Amino acid sequence: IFDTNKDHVIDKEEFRYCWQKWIKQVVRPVTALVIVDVQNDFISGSLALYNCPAGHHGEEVIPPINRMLDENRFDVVVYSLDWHPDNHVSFIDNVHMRPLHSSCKLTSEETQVYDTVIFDVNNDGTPMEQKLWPRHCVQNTWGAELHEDLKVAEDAILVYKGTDPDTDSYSVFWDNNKKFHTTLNEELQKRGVTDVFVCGVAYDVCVAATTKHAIEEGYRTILIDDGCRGVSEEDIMITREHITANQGLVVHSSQVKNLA
Ligand code: VGL
Ligand code: ZN
Repeated sequence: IFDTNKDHVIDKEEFRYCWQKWIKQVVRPVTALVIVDVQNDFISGSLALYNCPAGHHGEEVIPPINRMLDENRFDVVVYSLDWHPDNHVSFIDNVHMRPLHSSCKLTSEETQVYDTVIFDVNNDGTPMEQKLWPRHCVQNTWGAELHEDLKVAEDAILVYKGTDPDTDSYSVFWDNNKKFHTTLNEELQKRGVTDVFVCGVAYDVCVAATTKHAIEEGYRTILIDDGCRGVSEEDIMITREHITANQGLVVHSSQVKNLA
């Protein structure tokens, strides 16, 4: 078996020896749970899941996440925090701070929350699309704190994103222009992580972007469906489809068992 040129055929005993002595170690998964942006502003603060008319309650992600932390020994646990400076480019009340690009159809006076504008980056003609949000997750404020009911695992890794005033970052791996990466990939590589489990908020925004990049970085990627809440049912469905079409898995938290 397993030999195309037939010079050496591995027999059953030899295969069993290899499997027991080393293949098991080689393929042993090293797991990381990445908990995305479970912060006050997305749960009960200024963005409370974007005032979702469908009534998606962000706090519902907490029991399944806490249960997974209690019942499983993930090798690594990561908490990401949307962590914006006061003058961040994504805040609608800062829209006057930067020049808009000539191709932008809106003037800064006309903009409303959730509009997408085009800024003229550095005032040199480089366009940058940006969706405008209410002020949220300002560094060192209550809105940026992790929700108080969320368990914080020992030795957890904290990843702060969206810290540059001129750059937004939905994914925990990369900023929205894919110019700067966070510390996440390096931290996972250092620990030999093979499998990345993703949960948190918002399902169709930061969780979606993080999961996409986890797959692109080559991790076996598993999204915990009931550990996520989002905004648009349609976008949540598109997120699920994207993941499963790209060799990722979408599972219920009860299916995550007996790790390590
Ligand atoms: C997020 C909008 C703006 C999120 C962050 O965590 O989903 N959404 N910043
Ligand atoms: Zn943000």
